[in-house]
Amino acid sequence: MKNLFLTIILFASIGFSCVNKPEQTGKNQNSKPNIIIIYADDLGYGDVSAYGDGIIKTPNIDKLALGGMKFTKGYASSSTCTPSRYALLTGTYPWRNKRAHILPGSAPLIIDTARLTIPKMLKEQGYHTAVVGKWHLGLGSGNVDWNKHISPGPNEVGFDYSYIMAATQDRVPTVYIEDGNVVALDPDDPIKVSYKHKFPGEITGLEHPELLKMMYSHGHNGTIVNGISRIGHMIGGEKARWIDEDMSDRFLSKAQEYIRQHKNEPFFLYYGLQQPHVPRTPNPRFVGKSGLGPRGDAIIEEDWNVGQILAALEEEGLLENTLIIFSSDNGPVLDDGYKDDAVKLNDGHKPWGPFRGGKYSLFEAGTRMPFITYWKGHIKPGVSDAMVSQIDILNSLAALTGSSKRSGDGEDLLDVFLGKSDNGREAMVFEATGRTGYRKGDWVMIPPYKGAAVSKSVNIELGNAKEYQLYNIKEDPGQRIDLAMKEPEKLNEMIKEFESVRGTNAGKGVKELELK
Ligand code: NG6
Ligand code: CA
Repeated sequence: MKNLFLTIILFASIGFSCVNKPEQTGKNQNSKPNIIIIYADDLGYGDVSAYGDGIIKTPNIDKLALGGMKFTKGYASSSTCTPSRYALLTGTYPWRNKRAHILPGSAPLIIDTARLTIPKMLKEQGYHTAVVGKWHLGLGSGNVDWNKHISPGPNEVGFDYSYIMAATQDRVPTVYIEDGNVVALDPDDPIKVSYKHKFPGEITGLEHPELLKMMYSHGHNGTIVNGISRIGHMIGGEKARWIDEDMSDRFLSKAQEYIRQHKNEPFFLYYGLQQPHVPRTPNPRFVGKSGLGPRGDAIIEEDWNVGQILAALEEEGLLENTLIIFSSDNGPVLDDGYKDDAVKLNDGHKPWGPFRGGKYSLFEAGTRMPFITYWKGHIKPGVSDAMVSQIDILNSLAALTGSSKRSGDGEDLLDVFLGKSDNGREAMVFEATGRTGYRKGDWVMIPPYKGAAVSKSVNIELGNAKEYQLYNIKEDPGQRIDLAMKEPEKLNEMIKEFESVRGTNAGKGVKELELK
């Protein structure tokens, strides 16, 4: 029986590749297109002006949205960073990996080096591959010595080149790491990092708030670096420490350099922008530009970066040979731990668009993302209401580049991403700080979860309730009308399908939101 099944699969896949071959050859006639994934951090659906009635203007991201395919139902896999990034790179649901939750800066690498990833797949297809920017998927195999070569990391899961921050801008170590080595490290001033204890002589925000240029509101009272206290403890590496206000330019110049150096071969660049994640520290050039304080200014800076990447591609004559995918890792948050006036100055802006919730939430704004594919001369500008997820990117890029590899839970939605079809995915499981729910067509089901309905620290509705919730997001994008009682058949169908993917225990016993 098993053999018969395998034979059928084998024939089916041979048939599949035969059918696809002529088209693929046509598509890649000249050479394989370069691929750039631009991945924002905590940028909401409504933060991009092409998407909503927000009041921040993002002309460069809009250029991608209006000149490419703008997806209105594009999703991250999770409403926090690490799980979404894991899912993006591996094409696998993050809840399949127990370690895929918000990681401390000292966490070991959570991607199995044997696992298929986007860069690994593309490398096999002749691509040079790089990551520049935020990583947050762990480094090393535990107890990293930051003063030696750090491995495994991005270079061991498929990236030929890496220039990264280990975790987040608000977590130590606050240094850049290039191909596994801390940049500008002075061997006489070794770095030590701990998420458990403070080091003798270390200056923390908890003890010295008077030294801070930006005060914390919750958490973030560890080591002070550049006048901002962080999560975790670090000593040493004084010369290697980043200056937050320069970070955006640093990553941009590395990304542009990479594009220029590799313009003569197919390349894949995963550009992980750090904005508008906290601490929001736009370069002085952007301060005051949005009128909404540092969060708005950081988005203006981020948008400018996107424009600079487009400019570099244009200058090198690569725009028509480069597929750009733009999205964000999770929904928006205003106060995420620093007193930067994001709440006070938001002034009518709607980072969450028409949706409910935000970062950390099971509600729609947690995972509904700006999601754009842009390829000059190849993707006809348009708007697509097809449902697409970031976990579909791996398999779709495999189809684009002629790879036979397919991974995990993703679908091949190449034609959808290229604007040739509206046939997106039917359903998906979504995740939020260890909890999961199910989305199918216009319907969303959220199982019962313990825990606060609204997070006190970030003031976001988390989606927790005692009973199952059911929403029709087409009729009710703001998820205000719970139809669980009115539509018991639909609810049961959703629960059944959800449990068939996720397991029967999915709604129970999952831990409450912890903001560590
Ligand atoms: C939380 C942090 C938050 C942010 C988040 C990760 C506290 C109180 N909150 O634990 O500031 O760093 O983790 O964000 O420490 S993410 O976008 O990388 O998932
Ligand atoms: Ca994030």
